[in-house]
Order: sequence, then structure tokens, then C-alpha cells
Amino acid sequence: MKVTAAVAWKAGQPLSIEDINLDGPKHGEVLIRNVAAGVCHTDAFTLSGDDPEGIFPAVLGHEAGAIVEEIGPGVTSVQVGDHVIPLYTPECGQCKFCLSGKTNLCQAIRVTQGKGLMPDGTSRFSKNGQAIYHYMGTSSFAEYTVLPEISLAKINKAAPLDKVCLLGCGVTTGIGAVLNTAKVEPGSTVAIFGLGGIGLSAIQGAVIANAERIIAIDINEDKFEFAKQLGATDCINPKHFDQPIQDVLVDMTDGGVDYSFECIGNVNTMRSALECCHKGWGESVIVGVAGAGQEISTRPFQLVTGRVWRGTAFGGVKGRSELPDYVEKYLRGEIKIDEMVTYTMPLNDINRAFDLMHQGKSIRSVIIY
Ligand code: NAD
Ligand code: AHE
Ligand code: ZN
Ligand code: ZN
Repeated sequence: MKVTAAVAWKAGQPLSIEDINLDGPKHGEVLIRNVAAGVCHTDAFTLSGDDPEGIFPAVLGHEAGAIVEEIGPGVTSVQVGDHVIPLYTPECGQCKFCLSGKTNLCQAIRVTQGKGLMPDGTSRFSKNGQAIYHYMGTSSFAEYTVLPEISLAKINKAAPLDKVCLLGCGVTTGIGAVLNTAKVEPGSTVAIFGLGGIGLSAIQGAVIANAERIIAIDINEDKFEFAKQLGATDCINPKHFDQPIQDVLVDMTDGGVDYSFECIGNVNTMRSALECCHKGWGESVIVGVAGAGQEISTRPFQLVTGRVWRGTAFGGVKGRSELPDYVEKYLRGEIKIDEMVTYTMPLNDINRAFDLMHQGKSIRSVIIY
């Protein structure tokens, strides 16, 4: 079938809206109609050319709400008309990783997914005979797309897809980083670096965890009002201090925070986030994604003296078994999503969504198909 998609032909170039070919679902695959898709900083990261796994031409996007249109042979867990959230971290339930009970990083299709291909090693997208690659196994910036069955979380049809699409990445990642990865305890002091969709969701997670002090850090002070509305107790701009921000935070917190979250993707702030942690027990979680060739560093003494460095993907959430409950929590008013949608726009305007993100003017732009 012909579908309208935003094609990333080359790194660093705006997306191009065009009609491309989409082949139907093969064995174990599902055709979905995207209803809405959020634009995450990771899409911009890959488009910039900084992603070592970035492949072009590709259809980007990984934060969608969708409806099942057609199922391929052998598909049993979803049917036509089901509402789904595409998963860039699938859940096969059978691989070593799924069976470990220790991680959400299902590896059943990770190799082909990283090459922009479906599990059988081919792409469903093409134009004039040229293959166009999938992205993160989701390619949500297209009206329709094909995904493996294991990459779909079936959700409550009562949930508005133009809001719960953000559970496909940003909101879940931030909340999950706090609740699953760090397991923040009540009464904790928490520092959150970066107040985009991820960091603001980490604030929500810290509130749910009953953290006592939530320190929000950003160089864009326009983010502070919303951070406070969500529950940040302190908002600070590192540019206002002569000392390194980690020293400021250690002074503010009688020796350092219990937990910190880096939600920017900058190796310097990753170091600050580790070093603002309390000696003996403070834990820092890297959520931000850094570009090709970049490395983190600190004095090993920081770890010898009890600080812990961790990372998280999709907030440690197992998509098929755990994401539907995030949707229920949203429906019960326990997770805020509506407030995170700063702009909505049609696919034709998607480059504006990237501009607004780079200008620091949006938390999330949502493409409505
Ligand atoms: P965003 O662009 O919306 O927000 C980033 C925020 O960081 C902005 O408010 C910006 O002003 C702030 N910032 C930039 N430089 C800063 C600095 N030096 N000091 C303080 N603040 C600074 O991005 P987002 O969509 O929230 O994503 C954040 C990061 O998380 C990105 O790196 C993204 O790729 C990554 N991410 C990771 C996962 C995961 O599973 N690990 C999931 C989603 C996003
Ligand atoms: N491809 C990059 C890394 C990108 C990355 O870390 N992606 C996160 C999700 S970001 C969502 O906005 C993730 O899930 N990583 C685990 C995985 O298996 O990709 C690189 O550096 O190569
Ligand atoms: Zn994302
Ligand atoms: Zn698995």
C-alpha cells in the first residue's frame, strides 16, 4: 500500500513528507495505523547523525498510539481494532533476557532492529525500488507501519491515543527510571538534570515515590514553572553559579543527594549527576543518550566511596506486561500526560516539532494523523 511518511533521507536534513510503499505484514507481524506520535529528543539525536546506529534513509519515530489494521499469519495476541502502543523494547517472554527477570531489555529481535530491518532481515518500506529503513522497530512517523507482534502492547480502548502515545517513550522512561531502576524510597532527596519530557516525568516518578526533596536542574528557566507544578521543591540553573553544579548540590543537601537522574544526554552533566550523590550510598541513573564516541568519566574514588552509576532504557519497564497498567494509572489520574503535550500538529508540520524542541519551546509535540 502507499502511505504518507516523514522520510529522513540523510543525517542533518529536514524530514521529507512523501508517499512511500509499505508491504503487508509477514509471519508474526502486524500492520498498524498510527493515530498519534510524540517527538522525542532521541529522534532528533538520530537525525543529527550522532547515533552510531543511525541508518538512512529511514522513517523515524518511536512514541506512538495506534490501532491494529491487519494481522499477519501466526499472530495470536492482538486482533484487528485493538489499541496498541508500539514498543522499541519488545517483550518476547522467551529469550534469556526476558526469562532472567532482571531486565526489560528483550534481545529477541535486537540485532535486526538495530539494522533498521524486520526480524526476517528485510524492510517493509521502499520508494522507487529503494529500501527505506525502519527505526527502533517502530517508525512512528508514518500513517501506517508494520511491527512484530512482540513489539505491541495492547491497551485499554478508553485511553486517548493522542495522549497515551507519550507512554511509548518519554513519560514511561522518566517515571520508570525513578520507580524501577533507582527504586527511590520515601523521604529521599533527588536531583533531576534536564527538564524535557523525560526529566519532568522523572519528577512525577519522584512524587509518586514520596521523595521529600526534588531538585530540578536546567539551563532553560522557562521549564521551572511546570517543574514546580509537577512537584519539584527547588529549581536551579547551573549558569547562576561559579562553582561546579555538583558542589552546589552537595552544599544544598548536607553532603549530596540520595538519587540523581541525568535526562539530558551530555557526558559532562552525567559526571555532575554522579558527583552530586551522597558519599556511601548515592545512586545516579543515566537516562540521557550521548553521541557516538563520547565517554563518561569520573575519579574511580567516587565509586570506591560508595556512589553507584546505573543506566536505564525505557525506565526498566517490560512493555507488554507492564505498560498497559501505566495506561490504567493515567486513566485513574495517577499519571499526568495531557500537560506534557505542548503542541499538536499534522505530519506535514513535523519539522516544526523538531525546531520547537531545539528552541526549548516544547515539552512534547504530538503529530496527529
Ligand atoms: P528534551 O530536549 O526535551 O529535554 C532536554 C532538557 O535538557 C532541556 O530542557 C534542556 O534545556 C536541558 N539541558 C540541555 N543541556 C543542559 C545542561 N547542560 N544543563 C542542564 N540542562 C540542560 O529531551 P528529552 O526528550 O526529555 O530527552 C532527554 C534525553 O533522554 C535525551 O538524551 C534522549 O535521547 C534521552 N532518552 C533516553 C531514553 C532511555 O530509555 N534511556 C528514553 C527517552 C529519551
Ligand atoms: N543507538 C544508540 C543508543 C540509543 C539508545 O540508548 N536508545 C535507548 C532508548 S532512547 C529512547 O528515546 C534504548 O532503549 N537503548 C537500549 C537499546 O537496546 O537500544 C547507540 O548509542 O548506539
Ligand atoms: Zn524516546
Ligand atoms: Zn525477550
